[in-house]
Amino acid sequence: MDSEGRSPLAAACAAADAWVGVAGPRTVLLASPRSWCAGVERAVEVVERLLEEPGRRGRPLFVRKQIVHNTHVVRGLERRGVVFVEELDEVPEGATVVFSAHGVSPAVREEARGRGLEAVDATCPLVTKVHAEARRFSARGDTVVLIGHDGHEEVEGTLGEAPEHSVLVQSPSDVRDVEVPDPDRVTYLTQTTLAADETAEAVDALRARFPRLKEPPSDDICYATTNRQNALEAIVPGAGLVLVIGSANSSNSLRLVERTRRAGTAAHLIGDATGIRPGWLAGVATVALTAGASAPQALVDEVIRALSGLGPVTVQEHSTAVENVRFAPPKEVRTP
Ligand code: 10G
Ligand code: SF4
Repeated sequence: MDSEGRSPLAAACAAADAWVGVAGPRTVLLASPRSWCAGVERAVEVVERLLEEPGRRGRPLFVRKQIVHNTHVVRGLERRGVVFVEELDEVPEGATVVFSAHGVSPAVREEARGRGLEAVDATCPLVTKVHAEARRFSARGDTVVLIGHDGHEEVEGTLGEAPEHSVLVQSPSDVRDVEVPDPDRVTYLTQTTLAADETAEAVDALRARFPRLKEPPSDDICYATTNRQNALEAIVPGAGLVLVIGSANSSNSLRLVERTRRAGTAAHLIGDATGIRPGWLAGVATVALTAGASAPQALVDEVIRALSGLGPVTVQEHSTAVENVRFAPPKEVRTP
């Protein structure tokens, strides 16, 4: 019996009925850009190149934290022998460990050195840029107010650059509680994957409290985050439902869902095609589809195939930007 007291057969029939009830032709508006950004491509490439290095075959390869926040990517690499750990004390001395795309604090680098690990850094260069800003602005005597989400690896890494001179702000309402030694010497920085609209509100609140607030020389919210938000925003008005492919801990994917909901359209985060619920599709002739920066394009194809199983699907791709950003891999994995 299931939670509603039905036999397995009755439950299966009810599920089939629910899917039959939402069968019919549909249009899929496909956001572009979507899916992997240059930082994710580079991070996955770092791990793949290390796996393939002849000298390393047979030796375990460790990655601290998820290389990117996508369970399909992580499971795929695990199947190829990668061992994901939460902290460095799980890595045997002398082994190779990759730091994830979200970055690490200097304390983690120091720990790796102290334990004699060979560390390969897959931090996205655009996260490294924010770390450099945190070091520079704290060194000139500013308090760094980081706008971001508590507990996220990227935030932990950036705060770790100058822990004594940094304060985390998660929302505009946090701003009133910020204590700084000198209100004239405050610079804000942000996590790279925030929603632009929410961040602007937090910056306004900071500026109201600290009129001499300084900003980063260029936007810390990265090009990929901005492009994915703009691309989705452009197609939402024509859709009855928005599906965002991404894992539950993917900040940039969650921001796509939240922004759409704030604009008044139903939106759901799905890990893959199995996450779609028939009830969401009832009466919906047009679905807007996108994928967060860590979700592989293959999952997008799979969702389109799943929707095609319910009736003919017309895919209309809408592009709001062309991305040709590529980051060189770190020197440890560069081919000569
Ligand atoms: O969106 P977040 O930061 O949670 O990470 P992700 O792995 O889902 O997407 C790629 C973005 C980063 C590596 C953070 S800069
Ligand atoms: Fe780099 Fe932006 Fe991708 Fe993060 S989301 S890995 S900052 S390109």
